[in-house]
Amino acid sequence: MVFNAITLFPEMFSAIKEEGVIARGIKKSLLSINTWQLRDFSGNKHRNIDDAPYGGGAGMVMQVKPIRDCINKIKQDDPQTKVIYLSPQGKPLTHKLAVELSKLDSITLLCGRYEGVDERVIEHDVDMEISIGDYVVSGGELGAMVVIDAVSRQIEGVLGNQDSLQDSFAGGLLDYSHYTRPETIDGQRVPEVLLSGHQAKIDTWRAEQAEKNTKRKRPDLILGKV
Ligand code: 4GO
Repeated sequence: MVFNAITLFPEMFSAIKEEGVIARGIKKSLLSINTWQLRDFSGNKHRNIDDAPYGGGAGMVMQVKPIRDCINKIKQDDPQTKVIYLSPQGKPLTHKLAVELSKLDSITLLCGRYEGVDERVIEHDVDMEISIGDYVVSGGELGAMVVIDAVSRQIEGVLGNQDSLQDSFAGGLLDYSHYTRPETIDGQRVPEVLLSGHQAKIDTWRAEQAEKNTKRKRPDLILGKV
């Protein structure tokens, strides 16, 4: 899987490129992350890529031409790439959507700044808008990294012995509770069943825990809301 990120802050992506599960996936050649500095497509010596909004109002808007030129450059070598814009107006990112996206060969994540991009980019150049939740952040980069991480975990071989099939949401429920050594700390004991060595009982207990956790913390997942 190839991820392209179009951004004014390519250095931000070093956070996931250099550490953890994504870094291992890159080393194993299961995925790559290419960053594209939008200012390289400005076409002016000041490297400006934004301008004031028509109709007035606060902030600046990212212009069509640099973004379109950058996307077209990416598509020269990678014509099939799916272009995604991170936006509060997007389709909510869910486990299901992450699984679907993991089947693609290439994703291009357009990261907005300021007041966002000129609407004509969304109309003409963007295939899908995705939202990471009902709140605003200062740029699309964090959302793009969330998408890259959530999608990469679904690619075969990216997680070593861990398995995304065990993740929260994979079975439609939250995860069960986890415990590690010591058996007792400050009077809090590990549930006895986990020490029993009886795997079938452990599996049953964990399934019950997952259901209980979900009912208590996210009843909407069971009742089919959201
Ligand atoms: C995406 C982008 C929130 C999301 C963003 C989200 N805020 N909920 N901010 O996925 C245009 C300029 C959008 C800043 C960007």
